[in-house]
Amino acid sequence: MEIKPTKSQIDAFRNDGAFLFENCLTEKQISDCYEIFKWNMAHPGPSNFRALDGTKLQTHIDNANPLSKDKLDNLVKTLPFGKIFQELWGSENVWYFAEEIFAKENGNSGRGPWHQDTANLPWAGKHWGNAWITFQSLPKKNSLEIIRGSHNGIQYDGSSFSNPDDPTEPLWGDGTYPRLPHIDEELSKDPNAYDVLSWDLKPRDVVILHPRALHGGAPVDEQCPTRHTLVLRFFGDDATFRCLPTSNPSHARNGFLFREEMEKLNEGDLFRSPIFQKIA
Ligand SMILES: O=C(O)CCC(=O)C(=O)O
Repeated sequence: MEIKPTKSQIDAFRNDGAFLFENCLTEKQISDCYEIFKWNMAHPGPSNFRALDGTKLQTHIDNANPLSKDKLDNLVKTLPFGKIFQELWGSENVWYFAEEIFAKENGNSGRGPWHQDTANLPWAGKHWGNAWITFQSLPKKNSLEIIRGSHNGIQYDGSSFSNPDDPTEPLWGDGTYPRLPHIDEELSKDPNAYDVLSWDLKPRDVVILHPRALHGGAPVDEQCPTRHTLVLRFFGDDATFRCLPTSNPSHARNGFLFREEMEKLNEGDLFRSPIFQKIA
């Protein structure tokens, strides 16, 4: 059976920037994804992010691991995201960008900083999408949170992801983008300060979000001690390259992933490179 989004899911993606795709993957697809997730955790790549080690936000994060690229390129061909993103974006073509993994364990890792992926990746255009795949059932309080409609709003500075006491500590800090608001602090004073989307999840469900949408949260605690998440990122016809600021040497202009390939692109160029596999 071909899996594709309904009209209301397409509207939700375009208007809200995210929706829950229930029963998106089969048992086999989920188990194939989990195999690669576990392999990836056991074989960290050069972008394995360690700044949160030993802190209250302890999380194993790894991004676009070249060691598992072949495995992931093969895996995504067996998943339904080509058709799904074609329909969500109205794009003829869909390319696979790369994965990111997040592992929170032992029931004691707090809320991940709110951020937009487009603060640290050199992306512009509407045709971008993340599939957030989690291998444990998650109650809403431990699930990813997204600010409704924020993919069409302000582009904020990124979070450094390195200061557990200040999730708004900027990635760039040079004034190119406004500093992130302290969303958790504002929500603790007024639960209606932001329109927050999140859902109870079972394995096989996938949260589909636009990477420019503000997202964060998803802590683990005693009742929900483990969260293993595989994020797969995709782009389509209108995706373009956007030069990032240069104030942070580790991310200057090209971002921190696929730097050599990004070096070949100029502001506004279609986001294309032979390194990214076309899946639809
Ligand atoms: O799972 C998380 O903790 C964060 C997810 C995320 O940042 C993403 O999907 O881009």
